Formats: sequence, structure tokens, C-alpha cells
Amino acid sequence: MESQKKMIVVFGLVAAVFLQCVAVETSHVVGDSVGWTIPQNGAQEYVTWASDKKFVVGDVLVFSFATGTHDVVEVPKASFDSCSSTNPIGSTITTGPTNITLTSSGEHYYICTFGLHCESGQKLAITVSASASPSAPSLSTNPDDTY
Ligand SMILES: *[C@@H]1O[C@H](CO)[C@@H](O)[C@H](O)[C@H]1NC(C)=O
Ligand SMILES: [Cu+2]
Repeated sequence: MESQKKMIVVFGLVAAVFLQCVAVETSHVVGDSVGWTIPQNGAQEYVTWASDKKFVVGDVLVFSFATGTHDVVEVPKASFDSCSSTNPIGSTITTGPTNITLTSSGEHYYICTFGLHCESGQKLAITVSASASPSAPSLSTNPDDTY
């Protein structure tokens, strides 16, 4: 009897995890347990973090930081590269933790404007795709398809 109950609990957990995976929106905790901070390993930290993730319009980025220790602002690529906050896209978010919903596809760049945090590696670049279904049929431009 007891083991049957355990089986049901385990099955329920598996189902819950599965449902989370197929849910339309995904939230991504930036840096996972590291959070949004000056990473020990420099900028490579967030490059590595983003590299195995798929970002889709509607997904949420969770920037985990304590208010007053960091902030987050989206910037154009040039500003990301130079760690400049003079051309922000939207307003700088100073209250943490904060959730940012990805509303458009393409490249998105985020930096912290505190001191030399960005220069020290607190910067995130991601590529957001438009659709959650990568296998969506597309119009073929292959000339071999013309009969
Ligand atoms: C931010 O997202 C997380 C994870 O989805 C959620 O638990 C939390 O309630 C959200 N916070 C706000 C302020 O929306
Ligand atoms: Cu910072």
C-alpha cells in the first residue's frame, strides 16, 4: 500500500515537471543560483548560462538581485559591448528581484549600470525566437521543389 502511494506521488511529480516543460511561457532565472551579480568567472558566466537555453517571445527573465546592490537595463549591442548606459531601451529597473517578459524576437542585451559591474562581466546577451514551435512549416525557397 505504502509503495503504491509513493508511486502515485512520483508519477505526479513527473507529470508536473513534464507540464512545466511544455508550458507556453518559460521563466529563466538569469545565472540560476548565481543570480544577477558580478560573476566570479567574468562575462563567460552569462554566456555559458544562455548558451544551452532557448528563449521565446513570452518567456520571462528573472533577474535575481537585492535592491540597491545592482540594477538591470536593456541596451543596444554597441552599448552592451562598451558597457555604456547612455542609450537605454526602456527604463532602468532598480528594484530586485525583477521579471522581464520578452516581448520581441531578436537579440536582447542587458547590463548592470552600477560601478564597473558590467565591465566585470555582469552583462547578458540572448537571442529570442518568435515561435515556440521550431518545426513550424515554412515556405520553401528551394528551386528543386519546383516541378
Ligand atoms: C517572477 O517570476 C517567478 C517565476 O516565474 C515567479 O515565481 C514570481 O512570482 C514572479 N514575480 C513577479 C513580481 O511577477
Ligand atoms: Cu551590478
